Amino acid sequence: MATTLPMAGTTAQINLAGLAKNDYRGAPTTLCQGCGHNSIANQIISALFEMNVVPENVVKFSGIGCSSKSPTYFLNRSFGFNGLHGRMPSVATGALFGDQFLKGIGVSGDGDSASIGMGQFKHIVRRNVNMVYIIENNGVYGLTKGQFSATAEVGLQLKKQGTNQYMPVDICMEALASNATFVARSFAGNPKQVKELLKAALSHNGLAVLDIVSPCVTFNNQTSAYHSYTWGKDHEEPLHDITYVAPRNEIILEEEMKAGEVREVTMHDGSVVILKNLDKDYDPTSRFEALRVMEEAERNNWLVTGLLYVDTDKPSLTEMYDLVDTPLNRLGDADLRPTPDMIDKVNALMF
Ligand SMILES: Cc1ncc(C[n+]2csc(CCOP(=O)(O)OP(=O)(O)O)c2C)c(N)n1
Ligand code: SF4
Ligand SMILES: [Mg+2]
Repeated sequence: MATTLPMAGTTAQINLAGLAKNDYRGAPTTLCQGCGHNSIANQIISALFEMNVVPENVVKFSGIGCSSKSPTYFLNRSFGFNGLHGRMPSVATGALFGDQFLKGIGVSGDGDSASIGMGQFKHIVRRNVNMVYIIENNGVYGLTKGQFSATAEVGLQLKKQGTNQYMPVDICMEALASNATFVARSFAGNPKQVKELLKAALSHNGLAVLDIVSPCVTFNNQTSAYHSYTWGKDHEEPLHDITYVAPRNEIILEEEMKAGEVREVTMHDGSVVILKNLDKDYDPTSRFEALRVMEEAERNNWLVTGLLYVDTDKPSLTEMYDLVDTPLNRLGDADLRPTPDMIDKVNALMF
């Protein structure tokens, strides 16, 4: 929760980390005005500020694309690595093994993750690396002037590209097929939901996939296109109203609980995600339900948004290893060099 402290001639909200929202911003954006990616970057800033995250405890990752440029536009005090096209997962896996206490936030695109990076994407998902993995999904390769991406709908017509002949890849289905432990879909035109899902994703212990439809206003925003603002607004079918409640705010939880049909998901850190079902009694802990809803949405041309699936019990990657309490990248020579005794023991085991 943020408090208001008076500052010279003005007031600024200061959060429990002692920081103002400005401390979470990055460089001014160079993306097109109205690009969905800018709206998502703004929600990342708000979510981290409201969650009192210390920016120096975060590491940002990306690949290549307009979407992958966006970590420059938030958290300028955090660590960051802009990897090669489609290779963010291997860089992130290595870095988060090097320091398992950092919070990882990856921003990728539909081209970066669903085309060149699909192999890496599926493996980081099944390994359950502890990070938020955002795909800013606009159906095109924005940075290279709007070619169809693997998520573009069949029949999409673009002036300079012609007609897309191929069936699309559904990123959430691919994530579930790879045994993801957190899968959510959202829409940049629904910023409140984006922010609440981001908070839930940041509290997840493991890899949280957030597939966010993020319109490219320059190359794929005509009203009939499935990744446009208009189509998204007309076809969005939220599964639930979602509210994230931080561990210390149980009172809010009780108030929220009174009305409507409510389902709670308790996250690893004690925070609670409250899902107020709108028209369906949706159970986000059932893989079967998630697959059924996605299949139904595809057949009916619905943009189903919300928390599709969550499993809070599976261990994250670094928990599967018996790591020491010091991050591996902070261990010195003395910690790493085995004693002669230990070498003898290992040799005795091997021969
Ligand atoms: C190995 C390699 N192949 C191709 C490219 C050219 N390239 C740069 S960005 C990009 C696609 C980006 O699309 P997406 O990830 O959807 O991001 P967007 O720009 O749409 O946000 C491509 C093909 C590259 N940089 N590197
Ligand atoms: S080209 Fe498209 S994706 Fe890239 S910044 Fe512009 S609107 Fe965004
Ligand atoms: Mg794209």
